[in-house]
Amino acid sequence: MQTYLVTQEDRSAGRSTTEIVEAAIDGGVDVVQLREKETTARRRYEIGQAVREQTAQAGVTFLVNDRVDLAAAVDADGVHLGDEDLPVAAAREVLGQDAIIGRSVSTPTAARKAEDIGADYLGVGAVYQTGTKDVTAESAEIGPETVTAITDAVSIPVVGIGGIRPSNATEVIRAGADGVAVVSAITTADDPTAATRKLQESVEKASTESQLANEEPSA
Ligand code: TZP
Ligand code: MG
Repeated sequence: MQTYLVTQEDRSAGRSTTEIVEAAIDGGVDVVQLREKETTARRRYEIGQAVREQTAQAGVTFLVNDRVDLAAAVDADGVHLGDEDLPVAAAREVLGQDAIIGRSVSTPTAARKAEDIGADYLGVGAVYQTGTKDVTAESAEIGPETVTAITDAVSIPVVGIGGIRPSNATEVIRAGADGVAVVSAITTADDPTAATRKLQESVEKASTESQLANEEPSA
């Protein structure tokens, strides 16, 4: 779950989501989440079917934002839920025990609760300022310090989101996140393959550094 693309066709500089997904897969993306909030359920379903095929062929995890029904209809690997979506248990009931269920949180208390009720991973943000989503005052620019407070509070994987690019991705991983999720760093890039690769490199570099720093010095 290191490099995670969240799709948004209306922020993809005139390119289709399937073009962006293809490019991100070429760049080594680990997870694709279908967002596409600005379009109809029918269109999301159509894009979702295409992305399901692309990700299945590439062995990339495919999740759907908000909608459990859509996740089931396109046979996604799981769903990413926010405060206004179905509860985790209801989603699990529909999608089954093996489904990957993610939950958005921005505080350690909410993180602990999401873990307790069975979320498989957490999306934490907005870490930095973002123009992609309207965020509440409570969840605006929570910063790497809150990422650390959240990763310290839970044992499930944590993915940072919001205003993340290759240049600050290292900071998010050093703060304790397992991965980074982005919309515009990939969707608006001139070369989304290169952008994905750069993000992946930043994440890998910071993960390796963190692992080395955590290793016990040999006697
Ligand atoms: N959730 C919290 S911030 C955000 C979402 C979906 C938007 C992330 O977009 P960007 O362009 O990577 O800042
Ligand atoms: Mg949502």
